[in-house]
Amino acid sequence: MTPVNTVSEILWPPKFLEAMRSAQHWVVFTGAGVSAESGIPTFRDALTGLWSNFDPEDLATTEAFLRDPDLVWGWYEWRRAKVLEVAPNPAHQAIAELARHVPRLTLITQNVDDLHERAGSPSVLHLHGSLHHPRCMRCAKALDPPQPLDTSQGEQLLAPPVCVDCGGLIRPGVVWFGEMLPEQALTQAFEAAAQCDLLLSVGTSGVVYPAAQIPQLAARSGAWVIHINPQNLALGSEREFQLTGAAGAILPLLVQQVLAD
Ligand code: BJW
Ligand code: ZN
Repeated sequence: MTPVNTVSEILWPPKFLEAMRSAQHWVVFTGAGVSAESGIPTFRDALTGLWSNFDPEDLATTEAFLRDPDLVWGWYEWRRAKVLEVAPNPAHQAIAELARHVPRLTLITQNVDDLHERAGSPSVLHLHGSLHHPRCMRCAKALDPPQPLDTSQGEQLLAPPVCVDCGGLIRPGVVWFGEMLPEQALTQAFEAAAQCDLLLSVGTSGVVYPAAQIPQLAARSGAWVIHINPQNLALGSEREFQLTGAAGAILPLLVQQVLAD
């Protein structure tokens, strides 16, 4: 069985440094953990307040929105307002910095916040959409997001706006369970994973498909796959490696190593 390598056990083993320094095409694949140190809860954290009786997976569906639009729209507007209140953390910044120094980098995120963009990453493939791009449920017309909630007023139920063109309900611009991912972003993500030399998987539990296939695809194509996560993950291959800890602590060190010579 492949030993689980962690930063505390083995600091920057030479074969790993060599892989990082020689990689021509990097993929960085992020999940909710990359935004945790900005103060955004991960997806599978317990919910608080109005939503404390729900599992996030029960709110992230079309059925939930149609059953109780005010509950679901209120939750998403609350989350969007929280995102607007926080800033990118050292992990987002290190990824943006990395893109300025490695030959080619494809950034793929499952996150619905805009913290990679605000950290200066020039191009981000959003697999699960965005909190910042609501659209009509019926005619798909895009809507400028409304004035953000005042979160100091506490959690709120909130009626979604109605489309001025067709009268349909406005829904969050995210991808819910059972929905297809944006085709172009998914195709580009799969192509990049199949072609890269090294993939960094940062802050994801890897339980949601098809996104969870991305590191698997890279590993099958012979790329190095490095996981950055405080939780120990099951590693599947010789070229898979884990750096155990918080992304905001590890990624700046990793960038330092890439730049050192
Ligand atoms: C840190 C850290 C720090 C903490 N530093 N790390 C059975 C088997 C296989 C598949 C299916 C199945 N049944 C249904 C499916 C398909 C389904 C699926 O995968 N379900 C699984 C749950 C089983 N997938 C879908 O439905 C997708 N569509 C699809 O498949 O279409 C085809 C189809 C159509 C019709 C019928 C059937 C198939 C769509 C998936 C959409 C996912 N959307 C969400 C919600 C988005 C909106 C929102 O945000 O509300 O996306 S779900 C949620 O999970 C969100 C996330 O992007 C996604 C991934 O979560 P992520 O990012 O990994 O977060 P966490 O919380 O899980 O993990 C955080 C990690 O960070 C942890 O590991 C921590 O340790 C770590 N961490 N602090 C580094 N400081
Ligand atoms: Zn409409």
